[in-house]
Amino acid sequence: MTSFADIAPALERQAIELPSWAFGNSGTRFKVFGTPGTPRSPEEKIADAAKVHELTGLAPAVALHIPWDLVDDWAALRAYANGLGVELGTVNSNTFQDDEYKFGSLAHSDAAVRRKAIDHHLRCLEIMTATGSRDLKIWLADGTNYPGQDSLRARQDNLATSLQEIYAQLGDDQRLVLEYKFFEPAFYHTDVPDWGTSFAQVSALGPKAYTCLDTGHHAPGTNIEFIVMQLLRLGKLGSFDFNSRFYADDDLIVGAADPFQLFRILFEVINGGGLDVDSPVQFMLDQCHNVEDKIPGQIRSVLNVQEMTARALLVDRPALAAAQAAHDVLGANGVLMDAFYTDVRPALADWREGRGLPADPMKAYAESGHQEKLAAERVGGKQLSWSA
Ligand code: RM4
Ligand code: MN
Repeated sequence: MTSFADIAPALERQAIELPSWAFGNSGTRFKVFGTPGTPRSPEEKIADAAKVHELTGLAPAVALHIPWDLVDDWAALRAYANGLGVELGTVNSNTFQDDEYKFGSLAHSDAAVRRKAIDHHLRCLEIMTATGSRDLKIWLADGTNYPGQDSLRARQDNLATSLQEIYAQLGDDQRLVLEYKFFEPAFYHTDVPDWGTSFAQVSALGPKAYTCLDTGHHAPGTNIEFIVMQLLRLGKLGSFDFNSRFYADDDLIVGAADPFQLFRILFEVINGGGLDVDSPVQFMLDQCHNVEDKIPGQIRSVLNVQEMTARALLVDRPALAAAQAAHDVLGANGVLMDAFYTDVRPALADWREGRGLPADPMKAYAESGHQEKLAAERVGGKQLSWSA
């Protein structure tokens, strides 16, 4: 049996970046509802992320989205974040909101549009140098809606050339991670639809380029943990965007729709060394909180990841290996399920208390009056949304 003491060092290493946009208002294409206390500036988003870290000890960095989080003084923003106990993390580029990007960005057929998109990424790299961020995460809305609309092959070649130019400007300690998504906003084809395309593109770039796996970006029924295993095996799993979905790219709280899937993913992460000291895997959330409060939504999210990580670490690996070697199909499956059904919440509450953290961060937040304080303080100004 694996005990909780055995897994504590690995749990200690767990760090999950929070997306700044999770703290802004968000919604569907039908309506975005405002919430009292919503941030009105990048600083206020960072303060909210820092609160999540303060109560959980799990979220030491905040990912930025450019231009949503543009400020004049990056050194000042970095100092502000550090003062609150968090770092500035992954910089997410945005080439999907300007009119010029109607037919794509890095894969566009027109060199002038590609130039604009490449320059945006070069600007992101400059920002990263000022913020101390390691990763440039690229997600593209590029694709087409109708067969024949554009050349699939030419677009793939354009993408490769554009990425090369960005990659060439990476600093020694900087990385590029390329995210894939099988559909939306384009519906016939997406220029980076799947892990294989991302893998082919980043492999052609070099050792500082990796794939980003967003858990919501697969067709229903996809065996995501297999992809996790394969990318780790190939040394190209750079980061996760965690969230959960029932139907499409729902961006709901990670582990809410299918905790067992999250467990299976984390089991493969651990098997592949993704939680080791020198792991290249950056854990991040990519979520929106449309109807629930955002700070507790993020607290719940990081706790869900921690709970499923603990369960996946608890798998009795010698017993599993023995059952697998004996082709004991049900025995092997039983070893995995025993770990999955272990309630780790009391042990994690003790773990937190041992670190001076609240045993129950959700309760501590609710009882702190912080949400009410933010609602009273943050009056006037424009509440930010996930798209601004
Ligand atoms: C995209 C993708 C990106 C995220 C944006 C907001 O669907 O998942 O990672 O930055 O949404
Ligand atoms: Mn994502």
